[in-house]
Amino acid sequence: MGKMASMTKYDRKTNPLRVLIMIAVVPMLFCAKIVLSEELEVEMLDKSYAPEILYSEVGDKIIWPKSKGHNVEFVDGPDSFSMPKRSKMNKQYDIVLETPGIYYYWCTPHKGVGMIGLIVVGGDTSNKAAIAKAKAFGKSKKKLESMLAKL
Ligand SMILES: [Cu+2]
Repeated sequence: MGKMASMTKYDRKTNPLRVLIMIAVVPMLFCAKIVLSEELEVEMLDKSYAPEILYSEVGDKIIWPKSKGHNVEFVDGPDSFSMPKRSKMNKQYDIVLETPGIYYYWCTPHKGVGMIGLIVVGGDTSNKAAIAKAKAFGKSKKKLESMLAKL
């Protein structure tokens, strides 16, 4: 009888349903993480980025595939954003942005001819006024204004 009682106790701990839930739920948590962070691409064309305004979620990987004569240099972003090093010319560039907000970047040699880009992370446009005051050269001034007006 004492043996039976201890068996019951043991069975309760390793309840097959509980084990099944663990087997099903644990991998789902990992998958959810993988599915939620996407890879997004921005092309570097002749003198513009495509898309010029990219909407992403926190944790997405943003990729600029290599393109001759172009690069990515961040100009401004949300408060806690520490600007990464500007990318090398003719090289692919990847970044993961973890803070919601608007990020503004340009192509170093084409920053005066409108080759600028915006990334809106997590749908947060609360730093729009700060981005509007950020540096812009030549043709890029008007372009930045019209891009911000679309947000
Ligand atoms: Cu360029």
